Amino acid sequence: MAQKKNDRSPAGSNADYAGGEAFASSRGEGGETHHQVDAKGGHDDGNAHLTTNQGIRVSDNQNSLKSGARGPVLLEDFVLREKIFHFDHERIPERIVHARGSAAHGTFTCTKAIPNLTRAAPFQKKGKKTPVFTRFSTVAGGAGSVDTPRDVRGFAVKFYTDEGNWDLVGNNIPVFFIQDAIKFPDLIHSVKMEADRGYPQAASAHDTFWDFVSLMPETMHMVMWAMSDRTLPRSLRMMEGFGIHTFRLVNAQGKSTFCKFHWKPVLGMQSTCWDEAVKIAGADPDYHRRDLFEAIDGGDFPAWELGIQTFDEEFARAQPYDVLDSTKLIPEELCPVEIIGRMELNRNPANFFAETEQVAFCPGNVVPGIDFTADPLLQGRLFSYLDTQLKRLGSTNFHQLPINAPKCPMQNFQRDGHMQMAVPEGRANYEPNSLAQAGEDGGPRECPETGFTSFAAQDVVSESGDKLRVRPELFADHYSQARLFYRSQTENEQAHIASAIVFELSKVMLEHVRVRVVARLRNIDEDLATRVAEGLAMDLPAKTPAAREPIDMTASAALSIQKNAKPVLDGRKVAVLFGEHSDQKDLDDLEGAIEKAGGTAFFIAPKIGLGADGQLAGSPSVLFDAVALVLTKDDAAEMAKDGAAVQFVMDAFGHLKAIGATKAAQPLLDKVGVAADDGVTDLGAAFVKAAAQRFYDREPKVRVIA
Ligand code: HDE
Repeated sequence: MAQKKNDRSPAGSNADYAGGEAFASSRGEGGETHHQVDAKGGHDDGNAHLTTNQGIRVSDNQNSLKSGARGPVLLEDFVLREKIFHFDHERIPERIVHARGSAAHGTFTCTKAIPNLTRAAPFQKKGKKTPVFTRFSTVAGGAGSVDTPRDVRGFAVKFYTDEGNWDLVGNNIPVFFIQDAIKFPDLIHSVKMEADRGYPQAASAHDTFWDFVSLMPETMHMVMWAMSDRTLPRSLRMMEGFGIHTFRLVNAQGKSTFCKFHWKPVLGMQSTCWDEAVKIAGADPDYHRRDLFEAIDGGDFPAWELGIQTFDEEFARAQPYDVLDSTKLIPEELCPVEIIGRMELNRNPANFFAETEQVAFCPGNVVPGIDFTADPLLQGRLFSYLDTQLKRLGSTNFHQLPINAPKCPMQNFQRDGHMQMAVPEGRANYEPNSLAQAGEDGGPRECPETGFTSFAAQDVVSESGDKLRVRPELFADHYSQARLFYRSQTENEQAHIASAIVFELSKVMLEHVRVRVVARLRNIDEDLATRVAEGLAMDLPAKTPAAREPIDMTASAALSIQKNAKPVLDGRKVAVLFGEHSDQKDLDDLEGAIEKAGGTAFFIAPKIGLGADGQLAGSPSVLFDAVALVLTKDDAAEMAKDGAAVQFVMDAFGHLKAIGATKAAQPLLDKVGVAADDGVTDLGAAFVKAAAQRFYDREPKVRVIA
């Protein structure tokens, strides 16, 4: 019988913790006090003494103080009151957006010094290391929502530089829905749960979101991205990140260069299929969080390269779009991304709340050498984030929390406030002062040479003029880049976009909204509009007149996931389904081959006690990148009768994954209707190679796509 060597015994160490008498009330009968000793695992096990917040040792953490064993609890029980008081206040407001997130510590290493472009500390020397803390998030759902909705992902990096904290607070999509911060509350209200009914959670497929976007043509470019597979990442480790806005790099001579920031995942980009993402949400709501945590825990550190697109005023002026418009990108083919560093995430947070929850990002946190532009979305953000931290963290001293505190010296004359942790000494809490002349500590002084100075912007992107509520002329082009994005995709990716729009609009109950969206799509691409209309079984509506006629831009291969896929097994997980009779050597050989190729094998059997990592019913194939069926004839016959096994294979096939199988597993494949293709192999080298990719050619055979 197969006993896959899996020594991981079920977590049991704490099983007896509360066992038996530990929680029984002490009746004061002779000899019964042993329960206290059991509950703590013994007094002399080297653990520190449990105390109250005032440092008073607690003698009994199991029973509240009562007047007699069956009598009322006493108000004077300060141990109980303090414990419950603190518990009652454990929650803080969750983020209004990006509430659900996962984060890790890491290191940024400069791989190409760019002092010619910026004086920012992390980029002065090749090899220079800067600690970072990076938080990934979904946008729409609450903190307890699932990891895999169709949603944009936040990609926020806090660099603890030698000259202060720099927060690069971006997303996994290089453009945004809106151009002006004044529309942000409307956008977010529309996508979140509908105001009267409180649903849907973490989903854009509903009336109010599509109503809003259909009335705001500036959203159309990002809507294309949102409907693409970019919003269905396989792993947080396998997605790109973008700073979105045009920033400035400023060098020691005060010269400014415009810059857009890019993060490129070393593992390559990979997305799931929509049906797969939906099923993952049920099978493992923590799919991305677990994936990130386990990878780092196992020493498989995810990494990204940091790239910059830099350009000058002349370039900016020559573009058919405005570089201050956050709904526009700059094609990489036109302005190449230059790699200047690498971020590795190598340490999980020690405490989720203290770090991941309390980390406070702020796009306004920049360091000397980095500066803003007048992008109206960025300008709005500079206000918003500081404001939100006060509400969420409750104190102007949130910068003192360990996760937010700079790692370089920090001193000023700000004092007091809620929850002040610092104990500044002396009288110098103002400046200028001359206390030093009296031998006292006069405190810090400003540094005109090395301190942060704002770039004296006097160029094309900072024209100032009359006080007006207007937008620049080129902002009115809402469709050219939506078209650029759509036309830069593979055929299969285009089908995914069309299908996603059909899916979402099919959840929209307001018919006029569906019509308005399709009428706008005609400005992007007639074929797309037709496919969507057909998918909705509606007549193609008249095209909405565009405020500014779209232009055809040269397609950009960099915008496609599939054109940039990296067929590697690194960071990928292969499910190995085995049965009671499977051959141990087959299992060992396969594991060896998968590991050699950089992947991880996860063993699944109908019963966990067979030495599996997971039980079949709880380990559906949606959680893995490829599946191997190491089955004997008897196992295959048995599994062909088991719905979980049938679904396992059906989903793997339907989600375009490689399936490697023993000959004897054929009855199971037949039952599911798995047709032979390049992704269906035996268990040899062909499988290990196939496991590193998805077989998008298979898709038209397994589902109807628009
Ligand atoms: Fe945010 N955004 N945002 N945002 N955003 C927040 O700040 C806001 C925007 C982004 O992991 C909030 O601490 C406004 C663009 C990320 O903690 C809040 C506008 C981009 C995160 C806020 C935008 C982002 C946030 C909520 C329109 C991509 C999570 C809690 C001008 C470049 C950071 C918080 C983390 C979080 C406001 C638009 C990315 C309310 C007003 C564009 C990754 O301050």
